[in-house]
Amino acid sequence: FDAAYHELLEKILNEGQYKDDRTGTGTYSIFGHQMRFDMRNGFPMLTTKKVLFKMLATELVWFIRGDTNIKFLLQYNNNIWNEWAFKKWVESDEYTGPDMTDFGNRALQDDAFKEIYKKEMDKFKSRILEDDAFAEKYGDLGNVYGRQWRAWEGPDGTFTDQLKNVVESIRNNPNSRRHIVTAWNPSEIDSMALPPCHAFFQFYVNDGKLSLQLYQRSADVFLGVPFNIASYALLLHLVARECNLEPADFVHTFGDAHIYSNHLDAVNTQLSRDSYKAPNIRINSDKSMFDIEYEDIEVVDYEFHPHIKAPIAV
Ligand code: THF
Repeated sequence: FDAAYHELLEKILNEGQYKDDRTGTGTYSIFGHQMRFDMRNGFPMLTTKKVLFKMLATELVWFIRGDTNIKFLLQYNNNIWNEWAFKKWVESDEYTGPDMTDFGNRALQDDAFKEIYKKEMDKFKSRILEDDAFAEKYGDLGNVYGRQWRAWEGPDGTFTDQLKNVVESIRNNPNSRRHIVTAWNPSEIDSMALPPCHAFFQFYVNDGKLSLQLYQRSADVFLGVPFNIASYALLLHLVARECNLEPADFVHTFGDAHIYSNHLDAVNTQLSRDSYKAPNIRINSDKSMFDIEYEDIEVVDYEFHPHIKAPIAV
């Protein structure tokens, strides 16, 4: 099943057009692609490199809780959103430390700077964990996923819990064609640390089986997509369990699917590997998905090739 992902990597290597991007790194990209994973064949977490399940599972629990503050993630030693909060901190008036302009690229090119950056980032992380007022102000990423999923604010000041509503509509009106959750909120894009990449998803019920399709407008295929696949597959699993349905297909649809120019070696390493059998997911609790904790979720029978490290573009 890693085959669908490998095909996407190969398609981008073969057909991808080079372009500069917001982060200054440069990407090879294609526009428009679709993958389909049948959950009856197992849990679609890549085996040709180790995917850090704890990172994507704690991130999904964070979305489901409606949380937008990195403090929760840091408590699980999950660092995947740090750069975006850190950026807001170092660009604020209160920050008086060394100049952190363009820290993402400079840390890759300049070892001396990298040390200074790491030290500032460690200080930032400790402060988020130890100082509540600081965490409230600088740990929050704004109106990102959790907020839009659980508390979309309408023009009249009322809040819509899209996730609860979609679970109710799947239960009560399974044939509906409106089982939709959208994180793409045009009037709040400016108040997000980063506009949603996985922007919009829809459920489909047929014959006691539940499928989910995601539209991802922008996809970092080497670093982000392995997370995104497993994350939405886990969401599908949790919603199906909540509605007493069997998980069927996860359909992953892409807009701009790109490989960063500094991920090419890593991609070739991964493409040279053969896949193992897909693992399975186990929920060790009766809790509702809305109360689920990372500790309740377990991946079993996961066989994998070693992790491949690659730099994140900020
Ligand atoms: N920005 C970019 N450039 N790529 C992304 O995938 C991405 N995200 C989120 C927001 N902005 C993005 C953040 N999600 C990793 C994985 C997912 C992320 C951010 C970072 C990452 O670096 N993973 C590494 C190691 C993780 C670790 O050691 O902690 C990996 O090898 O998997 C897409 O949603």
